[in-house]
Amino acid sequence: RFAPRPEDKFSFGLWTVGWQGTDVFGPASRDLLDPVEATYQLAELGAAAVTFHDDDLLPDEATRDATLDRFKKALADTGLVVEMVTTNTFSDPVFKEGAITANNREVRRYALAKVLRNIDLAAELGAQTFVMWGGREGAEHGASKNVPAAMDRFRDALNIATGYVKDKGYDLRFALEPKPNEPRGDILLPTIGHAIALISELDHPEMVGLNPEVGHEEMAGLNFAHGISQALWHDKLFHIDLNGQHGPRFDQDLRFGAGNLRGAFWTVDAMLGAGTSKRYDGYVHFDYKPPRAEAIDGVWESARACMRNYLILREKVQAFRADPEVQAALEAAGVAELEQPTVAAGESLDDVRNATYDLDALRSRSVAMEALDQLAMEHLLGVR
Ligand code: GLT
Ligand code: MN
Ligand code: MN
Ligand code: MN
Repeated sequence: RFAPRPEDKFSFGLWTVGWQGTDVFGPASRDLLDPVEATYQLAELGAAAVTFHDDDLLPDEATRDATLDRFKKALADTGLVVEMVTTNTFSDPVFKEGAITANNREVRRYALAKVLRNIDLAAELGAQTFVMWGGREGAEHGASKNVPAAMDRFRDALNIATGYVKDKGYDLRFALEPKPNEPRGDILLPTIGHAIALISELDHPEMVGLNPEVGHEEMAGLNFAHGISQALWHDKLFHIDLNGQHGPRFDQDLRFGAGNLRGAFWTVDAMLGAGTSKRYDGYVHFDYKPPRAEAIDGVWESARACMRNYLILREKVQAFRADPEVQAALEAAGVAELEQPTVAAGESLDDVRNATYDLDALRSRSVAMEALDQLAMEHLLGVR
């Protein structure tokens, strides 16, 4: 039970299990994990795909070709695919003040060159999604960043990248990953909403969507399930980073299901469409960090747990939606009524203006939402 299958489309960043535990207060607590070995191990655990930054897999030119060959052999041996590729435009101190929105123009041109080279690699490996997380795009100080100019440079870079993909005929879409802060004091495109707004200013908006991460929205105190539901409504949920977060604090990158468990339940529900036909059908991608305290056994246990928790929650969500008492509770809460337009076809605004409203009855009406939520709670707690 709860064993991952290929059709579950589980995917992991090589940087997740590969994280050595380096943090602001101390050096690595784990040995370097060979990304090719990690690929074999993730396949063994039941993943269907891997993702990576250029520098996770190919950190230096001298070993680039040999590593790429070993990696391609691992993909062929295991049947894993590369579904997403992303660029590291944040580790090298050259990017200390930003990459594609750095004040320094040389840095911006170098960042663009790194991205373009990595787009070629993504296409070569058959990835369908190209993630852009601008971890260093931001500021610690007022006046140090001209935000409208930074938006111009973001727009330009995305126009160049999408134009390049079109010219080359690659089958690749871009996904912006919002985050409110860390490593910069304040990061540009801090939330799902900010990123969606930028997309509407682009030359090829249909080629750019989002890669929202659970913890990044929750760091800002936002409701992740609502965020991805709106992204789905805009047809912008191109990819997803599942992990866990315990309230507004530093980016914890816990394994999926840890931290805000109720949030994780509603996240899976939203991914499955929350009772509607608009569902997420991409890879179920985990972006988490095995805690620094864990040794290698804990690394693999946490990866296994991400998939297991998703499958457990999926079963619970499906049972919740199929439960006749839940359906009655949804009815009692008037959830379906929201699908009716406020002004029906053929009605005039005078029909709205001239109607009589029984305000006392409306004020005292039952909304029956506690009962509905308690049913969800009981499904989650395993007593139904
Ligand atoms: C980094 C970051 C993640 C992003 C990755 C993509 S890198 O680990 O914390 O949230 O998804 O660049
Ligand atoms: Mn994170
Ligand atoms: Mn992420
Ligand atoms: Mn991360």
